[in-house]
Amino acid sequence: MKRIFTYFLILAFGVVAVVSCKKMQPAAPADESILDGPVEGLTSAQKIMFLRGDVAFNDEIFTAETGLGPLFVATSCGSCHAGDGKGHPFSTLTRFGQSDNTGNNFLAHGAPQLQSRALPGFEPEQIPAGATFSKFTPPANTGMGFLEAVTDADIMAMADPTDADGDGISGVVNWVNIKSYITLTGDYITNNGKCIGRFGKKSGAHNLLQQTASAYNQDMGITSLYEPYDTYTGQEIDPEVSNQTLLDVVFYLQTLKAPIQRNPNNADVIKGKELFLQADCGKCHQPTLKTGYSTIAPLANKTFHPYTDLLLHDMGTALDDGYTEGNATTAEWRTPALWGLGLSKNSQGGAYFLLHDGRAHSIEEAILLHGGEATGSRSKYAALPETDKKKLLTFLESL
Ligand code: HEC
Ligand code: HEC
Ligand SMILES: [Ca+2]
Ligand SMILES: [Ca+2]
Ligand SMILES: [Ca+2]
Repeated sequence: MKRIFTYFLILAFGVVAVVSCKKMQPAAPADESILDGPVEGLTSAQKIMFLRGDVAFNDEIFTAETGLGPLFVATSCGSCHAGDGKGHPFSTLTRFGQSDNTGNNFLAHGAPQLQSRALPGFEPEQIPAGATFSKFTPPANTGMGFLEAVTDADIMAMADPTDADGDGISGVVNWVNIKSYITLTGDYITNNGKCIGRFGKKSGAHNLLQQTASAYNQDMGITSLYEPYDTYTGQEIDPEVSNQTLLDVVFYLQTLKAPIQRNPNNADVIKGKELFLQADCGKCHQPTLKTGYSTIAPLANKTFHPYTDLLLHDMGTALDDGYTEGNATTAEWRTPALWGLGLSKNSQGGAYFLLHDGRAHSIEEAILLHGGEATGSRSKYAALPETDKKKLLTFLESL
């Protein structure tokens, strides 16, 4: 409540300030060391929606009285996605059982998502004997609106399922079932009624609405108009979060600014980027993408630099947890965006916890754990002289 009030104060003074010094004051410099904050160019109504979403995402802590659980993993979005940055492994999510075309054999045991906490009087879930599982650390939430607005056609154009060009890299799309509430916009592509997944570590979610509704439901036991089923009883119940709040949170995610690169003109950073591209890292971690149509003007037809192709890649046996999602096989992971990488320590307790489960404690360790389709690229990195490795890492830390 207190914070909401503060926001209104800031907003009120902000309006006064804008009105009174519009001509004299240059725009405030964008803060490159923090991840939260909106994209530039929102209308004032959109700014208010962003702030409402920010409050709901960061400050709204659910309790039994407001619908928490009975099974849950955490009590707010922000408790896992602190400062909108990457989360520490203490807020890891676990998914278990096989959930490919042949189905998940552990649905009766609560698969795929493990709700490891429960209200008093209820039993938290446990991973049943014999079930394979994956642990996922919370990813950063920045710049998601840009990734959401990349056209399906652009994503398909980066895929090379049969490795026709013979470079050993064969990114594929994860085709996912979408629920009836998802309104498809723009020039979307479907395949047997399935849509392209682009959010989540295995690209299991089609868009930010699906991701958000399912996070409320699966992570906190909060039902909505879109995901009305209680995770404990399986019964449809009244929404525990309002539709307006849910849409505010989606808007907040869509309009969180993209991370801003630090020291882009430093000589080592420039050389490091060259080495990154020479080692074929950019074939998966695509430096530049563009958005297509968006109802949010600052997101439409923009070029941006996320360092991902949003595709699934087979990353080899070391990263194979035996857990599937949609048509993503056990060793397949969606290329994570590398923007904001150098800032990820800030929300991870001062240390790096990289890769899907946080197992890599440095950027170099993450690179050396690349296998499968990335084997050639990893070898190119490993063969670099130490001074060049350092430059490549300096570049990655600048992102
Ligand atoms: C228990 C910790 C936890 C909570 C609570 C949580 N998240 Fe997440 N979030 C995660 C993890 C872990 C992932 C990765 C999941 C996956 O790969 O499928 C994720 C993924 C996401 C993504 C996709 C990011 C990407 O890179 O594709 C978004 C967006 C997101 N969460 C938003 C939310 C919102 C909104 C809420 C609250 C309604 C929320 N999260 C609550 C842990 C959490
Ligand atoms: C074949 C595609 C591919 C290539 C080539 C590739 N990567 Fe990756 N990269 C991935 C995928 C997929 C992951 C996520 C794996 C996981 O989470 O288990 C990843 C993860 C990472 C991470 C960890 C990011 C995080 O947020 O946890 C870093 C850092 C990274 N890659 C850097 C590089 C560098 C540097 C190169 C070149 C030497 C490279 N990658 C080449 C696909 C690729
Ligand atoms: Ca509930
Ligand atoms: Ca469950
Ligand atoms: Ca290829």
